[in-house]
Amino acid sequence: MIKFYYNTGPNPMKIALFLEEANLDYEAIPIDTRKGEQHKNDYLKINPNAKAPTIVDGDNIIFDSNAILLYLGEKTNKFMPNNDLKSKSELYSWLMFVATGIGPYSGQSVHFQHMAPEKIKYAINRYTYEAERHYNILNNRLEKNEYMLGNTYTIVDMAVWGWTRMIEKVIAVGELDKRKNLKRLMDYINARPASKKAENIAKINKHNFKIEIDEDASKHMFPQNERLK
Ligand SMILES: N[C@@H](CCC(=O)N[C@@H](CS)C(=O)NCC(=O)O)C(=O)O
Repeated sequence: MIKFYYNTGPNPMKIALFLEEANLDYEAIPIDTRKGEQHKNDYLKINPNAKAPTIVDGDNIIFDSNAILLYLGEKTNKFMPNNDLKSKSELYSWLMFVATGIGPYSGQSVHFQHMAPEKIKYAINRYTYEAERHYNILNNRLEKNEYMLGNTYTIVDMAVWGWTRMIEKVIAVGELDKRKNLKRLMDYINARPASKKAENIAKINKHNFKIEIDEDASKHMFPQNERLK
């Protein structure tokens, strides 16, 4: 059975969605990053980046949500485009666009708006601008394509869903409504039973993650602040 190490952040949620969509047997194992579980030696052996998600599938260990999506897509041959180079050129381009663009810019945009100890105008402007630009690219792509890779729902749509769920925190309230094509994709995924199960994964498994970001949680999640002291 696949072991799925997760928290309820946008990156693990992509994997919860895939596991539910593909109806795979899995064991959900909480990594409470606010309690510092990502820095424990046993976890670092499977995820040297000290973040969630990670999966362990027999002898195979895969970390980074986008790599995991690709692995699970290839393993099951589900939610993948056709197996030809033309289809793969689109798969690789858009999956990497989400992995290296949507993810990091969204993350930093949330960080500087909502988590940083001081509000730095330059950083907030830089990251919200880049986040807006990236979500506009998704919206434009979805104007002529029902899904990110054309006519079928794939792992790239799941990767997009993970972060777009947070768009109001990433940019501002009302930002999904401004992007009608992206909203159409989100409405489609949000209406699926798999996304509802994914969203409720902690509740279903009775995992109680720490909610507050107190001083101890900050130390685990934002260790760079220690250097400012
Ligand atoms: N590139 C990684 C990023 C993973 C990541 O940032 N995970 C967040 C949850 S969405 C996390 O575990 N944060 C805890 C921390 O930063 O300590 C991926 O896509 O898997």
